[in-house]
Amino acid sequence: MTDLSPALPVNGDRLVARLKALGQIGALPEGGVCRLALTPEDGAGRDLVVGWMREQGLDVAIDPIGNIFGTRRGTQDGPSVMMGSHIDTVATGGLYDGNLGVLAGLEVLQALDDAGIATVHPVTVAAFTNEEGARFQPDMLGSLVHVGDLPLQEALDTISIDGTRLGDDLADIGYAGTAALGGIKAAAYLEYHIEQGPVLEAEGIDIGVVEGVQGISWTEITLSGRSSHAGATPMRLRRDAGLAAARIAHGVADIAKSIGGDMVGTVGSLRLRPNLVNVVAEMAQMTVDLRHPQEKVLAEAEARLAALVARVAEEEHVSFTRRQLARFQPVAFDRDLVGRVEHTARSLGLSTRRMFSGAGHDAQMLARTCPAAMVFVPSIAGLSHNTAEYTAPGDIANGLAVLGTLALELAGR
Ligand code: HGY
Ligand code: MN
Ligand code: MN
Ligand code: MN
Repeated sequence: MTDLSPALPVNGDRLVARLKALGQIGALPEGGVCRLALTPEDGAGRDLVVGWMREQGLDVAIDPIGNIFGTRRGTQDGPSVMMGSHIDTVATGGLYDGNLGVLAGLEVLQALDDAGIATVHPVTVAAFTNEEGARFQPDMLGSLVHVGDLPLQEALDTISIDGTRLGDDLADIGYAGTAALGGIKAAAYLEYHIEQGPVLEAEGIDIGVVEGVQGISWTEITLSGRSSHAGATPMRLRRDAGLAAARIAHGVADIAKSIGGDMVGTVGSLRLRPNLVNVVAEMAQMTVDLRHPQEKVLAEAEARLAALVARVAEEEHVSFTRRQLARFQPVAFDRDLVGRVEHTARSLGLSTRRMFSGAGHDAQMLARTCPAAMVFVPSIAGLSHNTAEYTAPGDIANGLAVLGTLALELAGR
């Protein structure tokens, strides 16, 4: 693997080896990874990463929401140059989503040691709790608590889709830390991540220079009808929560397609009760994920969803309740830092294109407290949140070189 970064001897092979080692924890039989937040698998993954941090002699701090920070001291104290992401995954996850940003940060710190470089500012690598939002909502929960925009107690009292309390699960895996919340300050935050979509691969571009993250709206809708016999109940007498949910799911796709452009809408979770072949469903619980880069358009989509749910519920004679699971406005990253990502990549001879992130990231929370930016590399077939998620070692090395070169520049020597 060519060493792209003359300034810092980062080692892409070592990074890929660590990605594979971490991917063994929660490995699925058919390939891929399942390390849902705050499960025993997440705990084991955390133990491995903290072990590597300690082997590298980093100062390890774990805060009360389980965010993990490994800091390499500078010749001066003060705010860190922070690199980070997450190591929790969705249930059909891969080796790279989140893990790449944490382990690449660790690799940069190792390379600084290998090169005997003393930086002026401290350099920190962070792994934030529950970025995915798969088991506990909202997503980016750990970084949102870190920046002070979600009260710790409210976060600890969050109930998972399995009915467990976040604070209890956190204690069970031994990561209810005691380090001061927000104690590790970032002067700048860099997140290295796979694109998770098809653009970079399709255009043959090495590095995505991420200008921001689109807005996210997650809603849970519970529809209540009446169970009845699938054979003996005439259609006109039914209060079919399953039919109502199916109509709403179809309507979500219609809203996204009628708005068009970058609008996306997803019904990812749909549960029926009693969920039996010969019973008209009495209850349906579904999630709706709406996203768009512009707040005004996202709000329009939300209004159309509200109208759709009310109309379908009335027509199908069911009642409904709604619960907002997450709501984040679009975020623009720091223009100067975005420019430095682009300049660094180009100075390394890499091709770049500017883009918005379709996925949410911890960087959008850190951006509330310091200049933040992201580095993307291609996802093969644009796949992520899929066990076939893959990014080639050469691409991993490219992004690592950009991250290491820029982090060293920001940390000073
Ligand atoms: O849903 C997201 O965008 C992220 O993977 N949490
Ligand atoms: Mn991610
Ligand atoms: Mn993800
Ligand atoms: Mn993310």
